[in-house]
Parts: sequence; structure tokens; C-alpha cells
Amino acid sequence: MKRVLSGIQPTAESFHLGNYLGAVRQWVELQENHDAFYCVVDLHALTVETEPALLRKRTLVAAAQLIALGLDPNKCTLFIQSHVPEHNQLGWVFECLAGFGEASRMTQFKDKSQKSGADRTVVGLFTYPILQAADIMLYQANLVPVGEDQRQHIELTRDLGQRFNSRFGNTFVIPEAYILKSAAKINDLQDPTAKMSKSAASNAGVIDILDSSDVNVKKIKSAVTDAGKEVVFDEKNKPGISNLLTIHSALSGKTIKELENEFAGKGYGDFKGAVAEVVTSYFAPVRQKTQELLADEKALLDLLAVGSEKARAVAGQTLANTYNALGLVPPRR
Ligand code: AQP
Repeated sequence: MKRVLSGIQPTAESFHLGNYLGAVRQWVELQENHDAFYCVVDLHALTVETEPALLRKRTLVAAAQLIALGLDPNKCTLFIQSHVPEHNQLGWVFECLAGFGEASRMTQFKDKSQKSGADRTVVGLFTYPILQAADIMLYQANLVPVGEDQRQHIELTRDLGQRFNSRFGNTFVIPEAYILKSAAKINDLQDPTAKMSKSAASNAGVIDILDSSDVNVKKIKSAVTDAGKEVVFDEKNKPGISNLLTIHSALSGKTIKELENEFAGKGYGDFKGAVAEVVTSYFAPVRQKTQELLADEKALLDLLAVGSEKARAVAGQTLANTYNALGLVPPRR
């Protein structure tokens, strides 16, 4: 079985539609016939300033949400990144392999550091993709299901793995990004040329999975649309409608063509109503299940403990091989 690894940051009270359609939905599918490892990357979340109580809450909400969205701890290995210290240990090795220049070229770092300003940008944000490379390589993953915005980071991961293998001998599997074309990038409802993002300046264009149906219906009904009144897919001239078509199609299973036919001559109002209906009925049970899981924190932590134990068995072996290849002297047993 091929190995899969992916992670998600607990940086918000809820995942948004982009996280789900771009990444988590593929995670659920891949657990069926892959050896899948999924983690809540709480160490990555330290790159943005967060209250400790909030980080704790968000980490548990993230884990509960992943299960509610369909991850089954009996079918995949679900764990919290900080429960497996090998991530930091391999992260340092990769930091010593990565060039300052190549890390500087990461567009996500440039965007995020620009948003928060130089004074508030931490070194961890700069080295984030290197820790991400370690997350992936620790598990010898073949595939990394992510959204389009992560493509550059997976390229860096591949470069670092290849560099290590050629300098120190074959140690790592070189992974490939697994990015679904159809929903690789979901855009903000208020600014349909920018990706939907947890850290968007305004939350008005972000559909949070755990928000109430009322809130989400309101957001969809006030989504920015374009001049004209035809419901047709045209990313260049109608980015707003195209984004809503992508969302409807991804959740309802209808093709874009079918939707264009269904809403021919009907106008934007009817179409937005239909998108709102699809989104809210899809996520209402997820919200309910997440709340149930959070109500029994001990049971949730027990599930995660099983995951981290399985993860450590693999991660420990990879780290030992890596240290050995590097010539680090092992401690006397
Ligand atoms: N808009 C999106 N469309 C498709 N996929 C997306 N992803 C994020 N936004 C979209 C994918 O979600 C996964 C988990 O993301 P993450 O939590 O690790 O961080 P992120 O990519 O930084 O997500 P956000 O919401 O954009 O957070 P901020 O605002 O902190 O940057 C990834 O696989 C990502 O591709």
C-alpha cells in the first residue's frame, strides 16, 4: 500500500470550505486504500501568535472535526504533531540542508510575512516549509494530498529529500503532491480572485464548516458576483460565479455543465440560494458530530494517543536511519 501524509494547522475555530475541498476530502478518500498518516500540525501553528488556551481548544476542535468529516482512526493514523518529537529532530537536519536562498523563494512566506509586517514575522514562519518537509519525509510518504497553494512546499520537500539521498545515501522516499484539479483552490466569497484563507483580513468571504447554517447562508447570499446575470463558468470574467459553481459541483456531485443548464435563465439569486442549501445540508451533521466528540475529551485524547504511538514507531525508525547516515554517533544502549 502506498503511504500518504498530510497535515492541517489548528489556527482557527473551524476549518473552512477550502481546507475541506482542497485537502481533507481527499484525505478521507485516500484512507480507504492507502497507509494514511494525518496530523494536526500544532507546532506550525506556533508561527502565528496565539493564546495558549486558544491553541489548546483549536487543536482539539481540529482533531474532532477531522473525525467528523470522515477520518476513521481505525483506517488511518491520526495524531497531533507535537506528540511526535521526531518532527523537530528531523526538521533541524533539513534546516542544515536547505539553502537560505531557496527558503527565501517560498511565496507563502513572502505573502504571510508581508501581511504581518517584518517586526511581527518570526523565524519559524521562514523555516515552516522545512519543518513541513520533515513532517512528510519522516513517514516515507509517497503522496501528499494538499491544495494548490502548497505545491511549492512539496517541491522543496522533494528537493531536500533528493539532496539528502544523493549526499548521504538512499534514506528517503521522494513524495509527490496529490492535488485534485477540480477543487484545488476555493476562493474567498468577497474577493473571488484570492484564496479562501483562515487568516483573511475579513471573515465575510470565508465559509467556516462549524458556523451555523444561518451565518453561512448569509455569507453565500452576499457573495460578490459579477456584472451580467448568467450562471456560467468563466474564471476570468466571472470569478465569483465560477467559484460558487465549483463549490456547488464539489459538494453536490453535479457537473458544472449540469449546473449551467439547471440555472439557465434563472439569475444569481436562485443560484446562490441553491449553493447555500447544498453547503448547509452538507455540513450540519459534521457540526453535530464535532460537538459530540468534543463533549468527551478523554475519549478523543485516547484516540489520538493510539495515533501518536503508531506514528512514533515509523518516525523513530526514519530518524535513526537518518542520524546513522549522517554519522551522528548513537548513544550507548
Ligand atoms: N482556499 C483553499 N482552497 C483549496 N485548498 C486550500 N487549503 C487551504 N486553503 C485552501 C488547503 O488546506 C490544507 C490545510 O491548510 P493549513 O491549515 O495547513 O494552512 P493553510 O494552507 O495556510 O490554510 P489557510 O486557511 O490558508 O490558512 P492561513 O490563512 O493560515 O494561510 C492545505 O493542504 C491547503 O493546501
